[in-house]
Amino acid sequence: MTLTLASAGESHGPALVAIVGGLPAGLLLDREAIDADLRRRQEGYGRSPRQQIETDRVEVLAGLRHGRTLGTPLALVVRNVDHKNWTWGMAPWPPEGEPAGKGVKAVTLPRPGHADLPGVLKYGHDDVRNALERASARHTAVQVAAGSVAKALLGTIGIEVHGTTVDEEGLRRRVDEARAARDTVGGIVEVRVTGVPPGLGSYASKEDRLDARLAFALMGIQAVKGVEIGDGFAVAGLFGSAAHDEIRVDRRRDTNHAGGIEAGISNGEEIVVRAAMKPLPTLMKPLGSVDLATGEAAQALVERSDVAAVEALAVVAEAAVAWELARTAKEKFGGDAVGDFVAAHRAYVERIAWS
Ligand code: EPS
Repeated sequence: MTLTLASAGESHGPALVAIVGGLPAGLLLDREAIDADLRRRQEGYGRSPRQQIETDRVEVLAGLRHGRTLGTPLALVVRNVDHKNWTWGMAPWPPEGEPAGKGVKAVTLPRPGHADLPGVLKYGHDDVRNALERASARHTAVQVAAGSVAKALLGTIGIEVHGTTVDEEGLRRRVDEARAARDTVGGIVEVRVTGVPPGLGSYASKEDRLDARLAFALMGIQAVKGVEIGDGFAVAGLFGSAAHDEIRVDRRRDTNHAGGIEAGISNGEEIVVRAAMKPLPTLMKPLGSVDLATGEAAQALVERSDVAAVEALAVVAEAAVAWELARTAKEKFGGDAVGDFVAAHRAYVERIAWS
C-alpha cells in the first residue's frame, strides 16, 4: 500500500488537519521530534508576527498507541491559536451574535501574486478571504508534521533528509533592505538526502520518475516558482563530458551533477534538489489592483504578513521531499509491519551488494 496524505484547514480556522494512510504498524514516532520540526518552520528571519501568536504542536487523534503506529490511518491536527480572534469571521457554521473580531469585513482588493483574484473568479466568491485562507502557507504546518512522520519511516532504513537556505547571510541583508522599503523577498532553498540506495523511482512511466515526483512535491508548496535537480538549469550550458558523473569500479561517483537521480531512478549518490521561492505577495507598500466591489482602480490588500519565509520553506521543502521519498520507498519495500519494510530494504541492498 502506498502512503497517502489528505489535508484540510484554513489559515484562521480552528485547525489544520492531515490524515496519513499506508504507514506500516509499529513505527515509533517521537512527539518532540515532530514539534521540533513545527518550531523550525515557525522560525526564520523576516517571519510574520503571526508566529508570535502560534506555538504549533501536533495532536494525534487516531492511528497511534503509546507512540507506535497501528497500521491504520494516522490523524494529525495542528490548532490555530489565532482562531480565537476570528471566531465570528471564520466560524464554520452561521455565527450567532453581533459580528466581532477579525474577518468580519469582506476583502475586495486582490493582491497581485496571491490566490486572491484567480481564486474568487474560479470559485465565485464575493469575499477574497474565502480564497486566501486555504491558499495561505499556514497550511504547510500540517504538511511539516506529516513530513516528520515520513522522516521517521525513512530513518528506519538509514535515509536522512535535510533542508537549508542557500546564501543565508545575503538573505538576511535582503530581508532588512526589503523591510525598510516595505517590500518582500524570496530566495532559494536546497534539500539533500543521504542514505538512498540506487533503485528508488523508475523510468517505466513519467509518474514513477523520482525527479518528476520530487519536482511535483516541491512545486506544490506555496510560492515556489522553480525546481532543479542536481545542476539543473546549469547543465544546459555544459558539454556532455562535463555534465555526467563517471562511474567508478565500486559503482560510486566522484561528482554529482545528476543530483543523485538518473533516468528517474536514484543512483545511490546524495539526492540534491533546489526550489526557488517568489517574494511574498502581501506588500506593505501595495501594488495596483482593482476593487472588486466597485470596479475602480485601487491598491491591493495590506495585512499582516512575512517579509520573507525562505527559512520556513527550507523546512517545508525538507518535509515535502521526505514525504515523497517515504512514499517511493514504501512502494518499493512494502510491509504491513515496520520490520517487514526494514527486512525488505536489507534484502534488496544485499542483492545489489550496496553498502
Ligand atoms: C503563515 C501564516 C500566515 C502568514 C503566511 C504564512 O499568517 P497570517 O496571515 O495570519 O499573518 O504569515 O502566509 C502567507 C505568507 C500568505 O501569503 O498567505 C504560516 O504559518 O506559515
